[in-house]
Amino acid sequence: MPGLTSARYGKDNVRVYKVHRDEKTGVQSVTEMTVCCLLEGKIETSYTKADNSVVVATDSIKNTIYIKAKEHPVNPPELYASHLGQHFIDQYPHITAAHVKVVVHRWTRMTVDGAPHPHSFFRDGQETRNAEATVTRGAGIDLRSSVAGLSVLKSTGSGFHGFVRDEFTLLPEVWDRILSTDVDCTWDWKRFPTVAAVQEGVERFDKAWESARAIVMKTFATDESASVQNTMYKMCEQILEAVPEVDKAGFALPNKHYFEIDMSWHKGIKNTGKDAEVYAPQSGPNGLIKCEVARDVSTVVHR
Ligand code: AZA
Repeated sequence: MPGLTSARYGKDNVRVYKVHRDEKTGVQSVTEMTVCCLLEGKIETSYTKADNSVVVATDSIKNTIYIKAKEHPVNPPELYASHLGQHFIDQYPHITAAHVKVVVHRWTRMTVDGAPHPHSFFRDGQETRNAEATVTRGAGIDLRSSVAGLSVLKSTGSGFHGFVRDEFTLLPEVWDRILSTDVDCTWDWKRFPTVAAVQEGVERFDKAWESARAIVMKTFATDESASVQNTMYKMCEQILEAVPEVDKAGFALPNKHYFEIDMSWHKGIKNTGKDAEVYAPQSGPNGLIKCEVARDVSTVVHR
C-alpha cells in the first residue's frame, strides 16, 4: 500500500534586493539574495485528497518573503531566515516546520579615485554567503551557515602520494601539484530556542563568517597539503575552535584537476615534471571530497 512518507512545498528562486539609504551620509548599502522557503505540516490531504484548504499558496509564500524583507533587517541572513521561518509557524497552526534558505550574492562597494563609492558596487566572484533556518514548532531554530562558490587555487604546496595502488590505478604519485577547488563550507549552530535568542548577540554570525573565510584562505594557502581530505579536516577543526557556538563544520570540495601536457613530440619540448609550465585545466570529471566534523561526536544530530 503506497502512502505519503514526506512532503514539503513552497517557493524557490525568489530573488530579492534591498537597499539601505543612510540619510545623514548619503551612503547606500545593498543586499541581493535568492530565497527558498518550503513548508511542512498537516498538509497530507492536499496530496492525497485534492484538499487545497490546507495549502498556503506558493504565491503567498513569495509575497511573505518580500514583506518580511521590508519589515525586518535582511542582514545577517541567519536573522532574516529565522524571522521568515518563524512567521509561518506563528501564522498557520497546521504548519509544523519552515525550511528557509537564503543565498546572498556579492555586491562589493567600488573604490573610485581611491575612495569608497557611496552607491556603486561590483560582483567580485561567484562566491555566496548562505544561511539555512529550519524553524520547528515546539523545538526552536536550527541554523546552518555557509560559504559557497569561493574558487581558490594554489600552484604548489600540495602533493598526493601513498594511496592504494592496484590493477585499477593509473594515477602517478606526486609531491608537487596544482590544487584548486570551489569551497563549499558549512557550519551548524547549536539550536536557538527563539528568534529573540538569534537576535541577541546577532554579530556572532558576521564574525563566524569572517573567521570561517579567513581560516579557509589561510589554511588553503599555508598547509603543505597531503590531500584534500586532510586539508579540509584541519579547516573544520579550526572553525570549531574559533566559533564556540558551532557544533559541526563541514566541507564539500571538488578537486579540479590540471593536467600536464606532454610536448615532447614537438621538437622535444620539455613540459612535464619540474619543467611543466603549461597545463590543461579540466572541466570534468573532478574529484569530490566531503566531510563533517562534530565538536562532540556523541551528540551528532543527522539532518
Ligand atoms: N584526494 C586528493 O587530494 N587527491 C586525489 C584523490 C583524493 O582522494 N584521488 N585522486 N587524487
